Amino acid sequence: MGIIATYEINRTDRVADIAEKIALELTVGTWTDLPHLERQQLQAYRGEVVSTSHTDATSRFTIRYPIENVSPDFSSILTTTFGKLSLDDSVRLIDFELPASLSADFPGAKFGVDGIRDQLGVDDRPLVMSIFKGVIGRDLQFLEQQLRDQLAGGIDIVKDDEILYDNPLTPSLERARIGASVIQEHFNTTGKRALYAVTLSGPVFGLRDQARRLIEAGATALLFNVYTYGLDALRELAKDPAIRVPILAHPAFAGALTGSISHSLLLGKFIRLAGADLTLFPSPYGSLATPPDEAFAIRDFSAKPHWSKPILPVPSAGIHPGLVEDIIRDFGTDVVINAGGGIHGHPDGAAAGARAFRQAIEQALGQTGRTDALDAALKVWSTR
Ligand code: 1AE
Repeated sequence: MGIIATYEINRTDRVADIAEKIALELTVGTWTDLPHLERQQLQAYRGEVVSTSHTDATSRFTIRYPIENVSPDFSSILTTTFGKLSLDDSVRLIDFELPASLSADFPGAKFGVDGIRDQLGVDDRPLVMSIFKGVIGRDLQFLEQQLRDQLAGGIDIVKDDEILYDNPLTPSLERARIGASVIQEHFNTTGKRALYAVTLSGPVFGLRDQARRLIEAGATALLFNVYTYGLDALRELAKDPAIRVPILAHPAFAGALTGSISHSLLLGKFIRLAGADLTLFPSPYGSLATPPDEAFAIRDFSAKPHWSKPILPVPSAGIHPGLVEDIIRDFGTDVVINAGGGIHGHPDGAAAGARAFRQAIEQALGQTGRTDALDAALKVWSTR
């Protein structure tokens, strides 16, 4: 079996011919005919059109590419299947399958859903993640207080904002150190475990060393802006045995590619194959919405049986406690509910903001308990 890529094209005529031409050009051919004998010799390396289908306005076609044509990395595989073809505005890449023979090169997440749940000691409800906000221009004391407030409300994972890099006011190694000590203190007093994902940033060739330094300093997870560095950068980090913490994939810059590649492939399948444990993407509800069918395809790709571990979908952006019921209805309980503004904007502060999310989850799961923080949040953000 080779690499299977499925494309959508916004026309319905001559599709079989176009697909044949693409299969040839991206493998053994070129835009003009090669001598017959030469073509025969190259038959084993030729792309093969597997199927074509039509709707009213668009068509789909699937091409199988011989595994011998590529090296085992995203760079060569994406260049073969959608390299120069991506510059054709009428064609989108919408699905993609790798053969199991590449499983050692694309092992996926180290932790996945079960590994993260084990680390946090939470197996029966959605996880809650919050995002530091307003930290740029502030110092480490401010960051530490925000971390304490978020944890006090019952947050499982706190993550840096993706725009907070290594910087003189809040250096990432210091953030990792403070995070480790606050999380340990939180565990000592409450018995509750938590993770803090520090943004991994800096020069591309230094990422591996920087990740190791952050982990030595105490980082319990890493946030990575995958599409500004590239999928192979994530894959190499995730494969490194010394990088023994969960990796959260942030979707920054992915929108620059969604005109040509489906959201579900970019933020679902590619991210899982590249080795992230959590994939963040705009939820189908907010102003930055992912089309619902694409968001649900990300959910399905994240959970699908595969040689790699299932990962956690994180529908994000503009999330507040009034959306928790919708998220659980649409994504189930193996999901991370993630909020920045929806936590820090709570009228009674970030700890109450975090409590409001925990109370909203209890309510959505039919459990009884206090709803004071949730009621206050719903006065500000109710969707019902
Ligand atoms: C799609 C990513 C969402 C994200 O990174 C972020 O910072 C969200 O912030 P809020 O929850 O919209 O304030």
